[in-house]
Amino acid sequence: MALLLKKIIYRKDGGVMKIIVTGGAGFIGSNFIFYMLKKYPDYEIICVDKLTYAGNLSTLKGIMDNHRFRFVKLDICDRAGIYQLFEEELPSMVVNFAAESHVDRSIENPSVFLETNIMGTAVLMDACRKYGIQRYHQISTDEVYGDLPLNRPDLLFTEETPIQASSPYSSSKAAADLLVLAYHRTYELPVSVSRCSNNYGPYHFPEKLIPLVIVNALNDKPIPVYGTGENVRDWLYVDDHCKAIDLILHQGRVGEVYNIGGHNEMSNIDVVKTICNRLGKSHSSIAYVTDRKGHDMRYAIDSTKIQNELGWFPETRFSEGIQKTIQWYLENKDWWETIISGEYRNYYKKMYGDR
Ligand code: NAD
Ligand code: TDX
Repeated sequence: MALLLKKIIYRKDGGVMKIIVTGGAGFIGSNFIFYMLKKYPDYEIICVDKLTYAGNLSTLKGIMDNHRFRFVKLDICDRAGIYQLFEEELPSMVVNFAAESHVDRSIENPSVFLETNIMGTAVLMDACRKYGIQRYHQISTDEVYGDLPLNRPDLLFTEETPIQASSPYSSSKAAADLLVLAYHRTYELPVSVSRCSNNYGPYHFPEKLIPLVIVNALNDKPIPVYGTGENVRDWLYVDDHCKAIDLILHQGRVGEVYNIGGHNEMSNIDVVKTICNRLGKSHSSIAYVTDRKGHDMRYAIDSTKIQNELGWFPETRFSEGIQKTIQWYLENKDWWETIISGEYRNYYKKMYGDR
């Protein structure tokens, strides 16, 4: 009986489960919304998104008419707007994906990262305290742990690894994590936090390494690799991340942090070469450019905790996931061509023009 009750969660007023997903017009948030709407035929999802440069309504066009989905254009820092929405919807859960997410942009302009990633998180949690919530879940990142050396493959990030963020982006995410855990301790807010490694998959904004390489390779443009290309990331297919979040929301322990990783460490140059090979493009387009300031060397996640407690493991091998991703970019040129022909051109010129 206890097990059954744990799995079927209803709103306090007896209605169906309602989840506010912030940042749902971005990469991982949109994939999560698709995943949840499909998996739970009676759940309602309210997507809150400011539609920054990274938010894209066309991503959500296939579900705009779904009666279980509502889109609200709203800044998570807008306290009055957020409170009003909570009053209207009385959500059962909040999953906070909304963030400024690109490290290079944080190096150019940290302040908006502090505003959205820290202050926005506080506003959402204050709304949860005011109106009540079954679960507030914070989507965090492995970058809060800083980096690991290349010559110590035995070292991995566990949930106990000290926070030691390197960039304005990761330090803003780390500050948000600390705030979330403090709201649990101080106000007993039922929170959870997940720290995931690098994701890849459909709807990934082309400023990030994997989609940037695919898009540039398809357009026969130079492929910028920072420094020597030896930096290592632990790549996880986005659907596997969505599955992990779903498990944490329904079965994860309140007040806990869960690491999520791909068991798939690869150097950037190997990722780039793999994509070029799959697309039948020569490696001569690879251009080694000036390194990122403070560039983290290696991320690697130990996901034993989520594996032992919730039975989660990454199901998609990189060879399969990257093929699906490349295929998606081949079949959805309109989606990314619209992006790269707009404001993105100025961004690209500024970031890569003299690099
Ligand atoms: P993204 O940049 O693709 O999407 C972010 C979304 O948040 C966009 O739709 C944007 O419009 C929205 N947003 C930004 N500021 C907002 C605000 N003030 N109010 C409301 N909406 C706002 O990011 P992503 O890659 O999908 O990352 C989602 C979350 O996952 C972030 O919190 C990020 O830190 C975390 N994360 C990402 C990765 C990764 O590999 N992409 C890995 C680990 C953790
Ligand atoms: O043009 C590039 N050339 C290059 O060599 C870009 C954009 C990146 N890189 C390198 C930098 C990193 O070592 O590739 C690696 C991956 O870079 P990003 O795609 O920018 O991701 P990263 O900095 O690792 O951060 C990502 O993973 C953790 C997400 O953007 C974060 O939101 C998440 O928290």
